[in-house]
Amino acid sequence: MPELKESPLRFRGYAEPDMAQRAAEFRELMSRRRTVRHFSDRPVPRRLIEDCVMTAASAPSGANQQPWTFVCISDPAMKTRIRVAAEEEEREFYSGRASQEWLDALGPLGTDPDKPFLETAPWLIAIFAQRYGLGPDGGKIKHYYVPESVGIATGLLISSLHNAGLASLTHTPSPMGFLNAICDRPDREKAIILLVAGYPAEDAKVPDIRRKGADEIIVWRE
Ligand code: IYR
Repeated sequence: MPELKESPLRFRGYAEPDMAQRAAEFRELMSRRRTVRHFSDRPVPRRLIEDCVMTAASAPSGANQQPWTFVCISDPAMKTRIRVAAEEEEREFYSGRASQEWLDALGPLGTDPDKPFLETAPWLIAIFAQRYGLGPDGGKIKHYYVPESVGIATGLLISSLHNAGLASLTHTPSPMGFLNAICDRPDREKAIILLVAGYPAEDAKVPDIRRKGADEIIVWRE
């Protein structure tokens, strides 16, 4: 067994009234997060995106393998290539690949195959899951709980962007293989989500949806 190396936990505790206030305030902040489909072309500094992505990368991961790659794209030519490829897949999806049941479920969201936001929004973040890693000698390193790890990191990224005052959209054109080619990522990486990030358009509207209440999603056993 290798020797276990430990360091101090940089835990910060709060008085209980402060904890209650912090929890309530964070809940309120996050309750305002909405998936946005109408973006402004107003630029967003790269530093802001980097901070949010590095927060995402603080996520727990299986055996701390950190099995993710974030390709952050503001290059207009690359965004155009992504839009063209995504819309090609989406046209197939909406005109036959998706079941009627699936299309009916999407009805209230008003989505369609046109994805202008892929060019309008200042940043696209292609999130790749690494099926396995590579050691210094080029050997395969097994990764564990990859979808769970990348899912948690993506949640942190969406929360960080919202906290910074940016809107996002979890876009999932399917299949997403074209992103490997455009982003120049190896086959051992699988695109999971194309996150669109930026400011909402001034007139942005969102579907009138409701979130489930505590009594619908929490089961208490006290
Ligand atoms: N990928 C398609 C369809 C789509 C699927 C689900 I599930 C959504 O929640 C939203 C859209 C699209 O992006 O339009």
